[in-house]
Amino acid sequence: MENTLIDLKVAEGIATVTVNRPKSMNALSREVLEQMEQVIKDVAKNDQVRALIITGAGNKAFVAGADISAMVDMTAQEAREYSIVAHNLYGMIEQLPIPVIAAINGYALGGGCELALVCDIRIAASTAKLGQPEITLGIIPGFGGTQRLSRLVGKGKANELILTGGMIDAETAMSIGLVNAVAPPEKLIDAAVDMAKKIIANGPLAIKYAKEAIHRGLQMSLDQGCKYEIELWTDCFTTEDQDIGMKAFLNKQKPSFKGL
Ligand code: CO8
Repeated sequence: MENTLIDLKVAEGIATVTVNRPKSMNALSREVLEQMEQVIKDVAKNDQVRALIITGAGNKAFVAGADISAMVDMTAQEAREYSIVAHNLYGMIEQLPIPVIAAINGYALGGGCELALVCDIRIAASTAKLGQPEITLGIIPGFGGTQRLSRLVGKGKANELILTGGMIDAETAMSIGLVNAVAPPEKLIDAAVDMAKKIIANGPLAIKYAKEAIHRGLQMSLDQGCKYEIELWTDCFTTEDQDIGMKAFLNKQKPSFKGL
């Protein structure tokens, strides 16, 4: 399959996936979702890739949501299947063992905001706008927004965004914890690459375990989550990287992690 709607570039261990449908504000058609799934699977198989950045083509939209023209005549059964396809893909992105950063270069609306929500870190251009406008279309978020937005920013702010369908700017998004940082549009990708480099200077196994502890722990009670942390913390002590990291510190050297 030729990936014309999703671009993939890999440089210095960092993969950048760009949703490339700028004339339609990078809206997520079925084809976009299919091609994204293929590209994410390729990224997952590539040992050379240590971090992933997801962004949108052009300077207007990150992703302006699911494709409304493709949804307008859907039956309830088709809508269910569409939502399940997207949930599976988004779950796959969320569970990648490498850091995933959303570089939000413009509108991140509906399924686009939900795509940003499955990333570990979100950096927005100062011109970006975020929101869950589904309610204005007579539907609710269907790619995880009701669940992930409320877990990230709390029930009150999630209610406000989802029930009004209104958009917020990048600074407001940062003030409620929806984005981690705001950058000038022309520096957005550099900011995402810098963040990725800072993370991947650490050991790949510790990154993987930390992500897993946070992600899975959030689905558990505090007691269960702490027990789960004990398991993953213990696993760290079966790795060479733990030895490398601690000895490097004690010898006042920079560690060269092996991912073993
Ligand atoms: N789907 C399809 N086409 C879109 C979408 C979209 N989500 N967003 C923009 N476009 C198209 C426009 O129709 C227009 O096409 P054309 O040039 O052929 O008329 C083109 O992109 C440019 O858009 P605008 O002219 O509207 O550009 P503006 O700069 O005036 O506005 C906005 C930009 C604010 C982004 C505006 O386009 C907009 O509001 N878009 C819709 C945003 C939206 O409502 N998103 C939520 C969609 S629903 C969703 O994501 C649900 C996910 C879960 C679904 C579960 C399914 C079962």
